[in-house]
Amino acid sequence: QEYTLVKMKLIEPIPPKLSKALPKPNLKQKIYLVAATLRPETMYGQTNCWLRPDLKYIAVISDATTTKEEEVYICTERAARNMFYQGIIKEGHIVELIGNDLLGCKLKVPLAKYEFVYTLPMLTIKDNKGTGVVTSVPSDSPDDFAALRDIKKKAALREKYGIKDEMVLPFEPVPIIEIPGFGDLSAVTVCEQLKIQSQNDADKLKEAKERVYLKGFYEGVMLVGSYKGSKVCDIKKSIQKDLIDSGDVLIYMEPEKQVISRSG
Ligand code: ZZB
Repeated sequence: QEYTLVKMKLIEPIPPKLSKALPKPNLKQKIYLVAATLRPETMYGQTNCWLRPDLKYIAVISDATTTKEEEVYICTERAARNMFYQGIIKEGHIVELIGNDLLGCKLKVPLAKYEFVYTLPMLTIKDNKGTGVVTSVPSDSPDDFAALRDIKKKAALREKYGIKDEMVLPFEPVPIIEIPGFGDLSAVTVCEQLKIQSQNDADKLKEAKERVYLKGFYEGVMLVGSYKGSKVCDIKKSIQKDLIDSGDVLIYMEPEKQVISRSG
């Protein structure tokens, strides 16, 4: 499985636990949360980054022979092991954190309409897939739309995780791809169709993704960016290549999912 690894740059203030662990002070300007995505063409619509509050993350140092400069990447230990085998990072880590330590951080992310976005809690992030860091595109990802709506609706949820209103309330789904039959905010449309109530509506969210996924790939048309007017399937690779060339993303591979049991 090939993912695009999006470098979401941490803007100061850096959480103290992380800041203290940096082996060189100049690394402070080169810390990235790395999100694994299958949809590089949706990066125009990023509104936030999701982290799971109870999940363990580590900070690792990149291998400058691959990434040009030494940088700090934050992801799960499992993802770091894969990245090490691929020559992206050096062995070992500089500090262990949990998602909670990193919530409410300010980020600069590639291609997004919003100048800065923030790290917010999502409770349904899986620890056995990707990097445990998930970039949020509520216009096109039903999971992201449902989770963003949850945290916008519930002040108590924001309070619990120390999230300020201004990190959430100004951020709206951004129209970036038109899908025939679903309009320019396909995730919003499909969540309404299926009457999805929250990020915990797992079965309905699975159905929602199935409804928009293939159609979005083959029939979706870009509404923004350098490939405006083109079909997603024709330009997905080009967007990925442009992002690789600008140093904003890396390619990250995962071994095929281990099949433990088959239920159908
Ligand atoms: C941006 C994006 C935009 C995504 C979209 C999806 C969609 P899959 O197919 O099951 O492999 N993701 C990545 N890691 C995790 C994780 N550990 N736990 C939960 N979600 C995760 O799913 C890959 C997608 O799931 C990734 O691509 C990421 O969200 C999320 F418009 O990145 B995506 C219809 C989906 N649309």
